[in-house]
Amino acid sequence: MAGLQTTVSSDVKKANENGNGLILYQNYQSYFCLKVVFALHEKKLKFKSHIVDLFRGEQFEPWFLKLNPKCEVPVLKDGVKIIPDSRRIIDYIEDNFSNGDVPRLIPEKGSPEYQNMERMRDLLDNVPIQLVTYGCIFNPSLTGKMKLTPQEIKIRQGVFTAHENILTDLCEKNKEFKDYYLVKKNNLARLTALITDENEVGKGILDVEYALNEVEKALVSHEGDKKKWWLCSEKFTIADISLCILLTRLQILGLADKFFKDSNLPHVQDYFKRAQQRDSFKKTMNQGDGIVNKFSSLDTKEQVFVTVGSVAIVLAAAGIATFLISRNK
Ligand SMILES: N[C@@H](CCC(=O)N[C@@H](CS)C(=O)NCC(=O)O)C(=O)O
Repeated sequence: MAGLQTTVSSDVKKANENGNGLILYQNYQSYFCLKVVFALHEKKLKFKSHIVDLFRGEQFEPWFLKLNPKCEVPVLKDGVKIIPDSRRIIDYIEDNFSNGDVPRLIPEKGSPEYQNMERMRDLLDNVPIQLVTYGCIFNPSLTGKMKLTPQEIKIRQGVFTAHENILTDLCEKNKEFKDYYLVKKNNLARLTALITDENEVGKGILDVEYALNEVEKALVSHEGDKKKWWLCSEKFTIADISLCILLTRLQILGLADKFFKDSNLPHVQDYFKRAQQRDSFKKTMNQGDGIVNKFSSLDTKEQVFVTVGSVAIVLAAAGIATFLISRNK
């Protein structure tokens, strides 16, 4: 646990030095938080990070529930304003921080690029990413080689039961929030049923495939002076952010190998190589000293399990020794 706290506090300290009023309640491994972080970096906006430990269920604690009754990150705090939900946050920063040198991420309203961007954003944001993420973790046969260690996979599989127990406990302790916790418990049960059903996960993966094929078609259509275009325009837009974060997740899950096999979707592949060179992409993936792809907060959990395991072994050994000594007396 100490390792995690060191990482978080040094990161928050670094962010504090930036001295901007924006505070982002986030988690480095969260899909939706990554989108917001990416947008903030694209717009070159300074912000402070407050890390919420999702694996330990910090999102259910009353202080966070008061920020977002849905118990989800990201949440942005701008002075007294609290804005939950990645889509709302990105729209908020676009509406409120697009003056002077701050790049715009939305093309001019009413332009064909704007319409395309809206369509692509909707398509990409509606991909059932939770189902696909946990679906692959619970049904590894549906995907390729995951960029997660077997221990990381095990911990992620265990998180559902852990959260169920935390929520049961919190319902007792904080009766005033009981209704919110019951909604969370129901959602958890519904998601558990879906992710353990191979058919449902297969359908989710098909949705992703459909979206990527649409992206490929859009990229193929960029000919002539549009050759250097991003997904919907000459400029990098919100739809590009959604696409890059989706492609990064597919890589971690081993699904990129499946979709890009035999040079499938060549334009998507070239697009992603180019997008990964962006400064903002690198900054997003390197936040917290690059733990986004390493899932290193899980390592600290493993350490806890290892410590608990070692303590149990020491206690058991001590018990056996005491028994043997007393028997020999
Ligand atoms: N629609 C929300 C979804 C946010 C969301 O699902 N966040 C996840 C992390 S990626 C979360 O906080 N999960 C914790 C939980 O539900 O217990 C958004 O776009 O921000």
